[in-house]
Amino acid sequence: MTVITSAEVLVSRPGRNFVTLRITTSDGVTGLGDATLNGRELAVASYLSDHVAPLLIGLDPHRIEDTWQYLYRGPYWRRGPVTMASIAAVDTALWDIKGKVAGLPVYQLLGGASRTGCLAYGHAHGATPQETVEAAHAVLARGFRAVRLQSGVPGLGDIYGVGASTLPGDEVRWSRPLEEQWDSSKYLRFVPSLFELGRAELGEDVHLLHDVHHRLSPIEAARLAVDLEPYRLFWLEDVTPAEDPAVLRRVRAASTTPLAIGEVFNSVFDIKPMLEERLIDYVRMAVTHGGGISAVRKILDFASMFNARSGMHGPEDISPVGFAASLHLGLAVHNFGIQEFAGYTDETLALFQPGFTFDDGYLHPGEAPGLGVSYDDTIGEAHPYEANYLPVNRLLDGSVHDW
Ligand code: KDG
Ligand code: MG
Repeated sequence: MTVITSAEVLVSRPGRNFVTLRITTSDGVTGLGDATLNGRELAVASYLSDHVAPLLIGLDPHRIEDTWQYLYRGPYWRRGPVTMASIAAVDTALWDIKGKVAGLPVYQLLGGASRTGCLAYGHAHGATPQETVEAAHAVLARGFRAVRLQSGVPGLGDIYGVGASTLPGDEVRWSRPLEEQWDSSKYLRFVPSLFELGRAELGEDVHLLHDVHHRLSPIEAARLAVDLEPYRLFWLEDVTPAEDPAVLRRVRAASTTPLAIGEVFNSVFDIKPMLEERLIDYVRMAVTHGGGISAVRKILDFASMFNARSGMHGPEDISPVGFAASLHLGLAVHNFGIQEFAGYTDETLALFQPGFTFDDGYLHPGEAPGLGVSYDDTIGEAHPYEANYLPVNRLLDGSVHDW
């Protein structure tokens, strides 16, 4: 019988930290999984190498569902981002192996393609709305049909989506978190002007998106959703902190602006009440943080019963392995909505050599067996881990706010 013979945890930093799991079988087949948890990378690396890898040796690599249940139910301590990113990496690596053994891309194992490509959205940001719209023109010129607009707010410095923390390609390295400033009233007064300009300059056909990054109170979120209605957003993301589903009732009742939530969720139980009450339109959970291909597949099937679609998280800090896994799943499920595509640096692409393609606004995972991603050990070893934190956010009076 074929068994798992090794499970290696590879931590590398081609511009930013990534945690990759490589599982090898007694037949010499390898599979990759992504376990990157931005700012807490070594916690997942330890969970995997100290607690999970020893359990995998000798298991049948083809028993994906049984291995998932063993790792979820077995340790008694369920859920949480560290546990679920670890399980996700194992699950993804086993799907990669199954695809390679079958000689089929993973999306074929998931039922085959439901579409010819996955609609993607890119990021446009600038210090001012004018700069953001110029950046959006450049994004659209690359073929995107959907773009997220984030702009600096007068009176605030670097904020989410426009600061040094999130510029793709920037070297991000802090031994303590960078501190950003926040003021919801300045932001709320300002954001409609960004979308007024964006809609006027970019036209009616382009899909416009915006990420609030968990910063508003329920009543503030409701007001923003109403104020943005004239600009017909594709979605408004993470309007309030994600822990409390009940607050979304107020936003939902006030407005028809579509809502997306869930990039920080790691279990179906986080999103279940929002789906059952039809409070959201898009599920942001991605394979890397949602427990793997097996788990997110079930979550999206559940979401389909409540008219919700996928809108999987695709920032620079999900590695090309996790991104490819989301693409295979997105191509296969019927209720795919849109895929975030922040893009990767050349160093990251050299390390992982992903086979996915982007053409005319749509992503495709490619036809290589498995996930279609590889890992170059020499490049990985040349880019060792360095400590890095996400920023934190303080209000103007110095108190800590949500980031
Ligand atoms: O690690 C955190 C980032 O992935 C997150 O801040 C990006 O909100 C994000 C998004 O929508 O891409
Ligand atoms: Mg987000």
